[in-house]
Amino acid sequence: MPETQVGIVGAGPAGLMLGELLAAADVETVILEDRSRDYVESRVRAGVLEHGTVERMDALGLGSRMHRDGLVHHGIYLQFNGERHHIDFGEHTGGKSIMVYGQQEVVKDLVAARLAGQRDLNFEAKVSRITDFNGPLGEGMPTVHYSVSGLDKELNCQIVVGADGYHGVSRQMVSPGSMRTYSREYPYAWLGILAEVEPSTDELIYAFHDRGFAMHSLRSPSVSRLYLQVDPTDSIDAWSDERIWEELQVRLHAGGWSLKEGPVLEKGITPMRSFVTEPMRFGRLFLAGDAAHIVPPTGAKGLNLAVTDVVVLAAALIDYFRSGDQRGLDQYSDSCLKRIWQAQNFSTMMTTLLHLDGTDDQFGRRLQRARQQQVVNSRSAAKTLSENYVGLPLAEPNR
Ligand code: RFL
Ligand code: PHB
Repeated sequence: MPETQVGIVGAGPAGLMLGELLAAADVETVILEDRSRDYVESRVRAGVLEHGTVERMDALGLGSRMHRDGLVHHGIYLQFNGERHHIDFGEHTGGKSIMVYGQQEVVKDLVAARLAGQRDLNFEAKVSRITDFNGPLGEGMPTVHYSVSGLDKELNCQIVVGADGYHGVSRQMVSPGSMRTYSREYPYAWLGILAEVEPSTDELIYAFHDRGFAMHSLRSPSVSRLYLQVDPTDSIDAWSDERIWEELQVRLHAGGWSLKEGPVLEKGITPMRSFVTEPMRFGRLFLAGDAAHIVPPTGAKGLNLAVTDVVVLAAALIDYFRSGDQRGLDQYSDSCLKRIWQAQNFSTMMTTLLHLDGTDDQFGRRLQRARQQQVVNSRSAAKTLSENYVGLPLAEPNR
């Protein structure tokens, strides 16, 4: 049976980035991905990279396309019922910025690097089970069971990393008694479109409106990404392109500004949820990225958390394979969970600040308005938002 040091389930940002970080230290990995290369490279998702994520891409020598095609932003706009305010990250964080660069572009860069290095990357390889992962490191080998074109296969590894997203199989392998999960569902969803039109804004606009949240993001000088808060039970068929633009026009409207429209290239509805698994390690199985946690997208944290998980995990795995030192692996869950709960806190803050909760709670609505006023009128509130948005330092996520 083939054998490797680290078996990685999933070729999303978490799995692919882990593969690159480990390859740079000569740790051997095999990546198994359910979907085709084309599918993972064209899946439209996140768009905001924290400055630390940009630094990781650079450190791996993968920054050239990102610096050529990505858009550096030094702030965001927050808009409350037509009144637009600018939050200047540079001013509040000592000059830090974020990069607007589509997740699928990050995935393309990582896949290209892996294939150029002739390292093992298997598409259309669906993992069905992981066995023998319980127990101490070094005393037994987990087996990853997967299938390719209907043929059952197995891979033995010293360690397995489940980087297979929220709907993946890795977390399901853990007995419910060994893990606790914490979750929150929201009474709304996001309808996202990719449109072939020059962005109408230089930086992202997060807008609260009495009809619900709307957002204007960007992908390139000729492609815009926009979102609308919708009902979680809404069907995409109920939203014609015309209706989507009409609603975006109303919710994003601000005096002296207009929203350009163009052909809709893609549209879909995504539910919003918060979810955390504790711990993130089960013997010789480690979870990373969305497999272990989900944040609502309003804070732009999901992809960045996936990257910071694997940065911590890669350092610990390298120590282990170089010298047998297990301390980093023992601390993996605790050090990641601190950052994850900070990100949950920030994402919940941004989400509840900007969405209509759908109830008739007028007291709550007035509290929300007070929080909206505070974030644009108080320097300390704007500083907290900015520090969280650009990304907290890796070593001290909860100063
Ligand atoms: P992924 O990207 O879901 O990758 C998991 C991979 O595992 C594969 N897989 C399997 N492979 C083999 N066998 C199996 N049994 C498997 N089961 C699953 C899947 O096919 C997939 O390729 O997880 P990863 O790597 O942890 O990455 C997480 C991010 O994708 C996610 O957090 C972000 O997209 C969230 N997110 C955002 N994050 C940000 O940091 N900034 C943003 O601006 C941002 N915006 C967003 C977002 C997510 C959104 N949606 C669609 C949920 C905007 C949206 C609308
Ligand atoms: C995006 O560009 O897709 C995007 C940006 C910011 C968010 C979520 C999504 O908070």
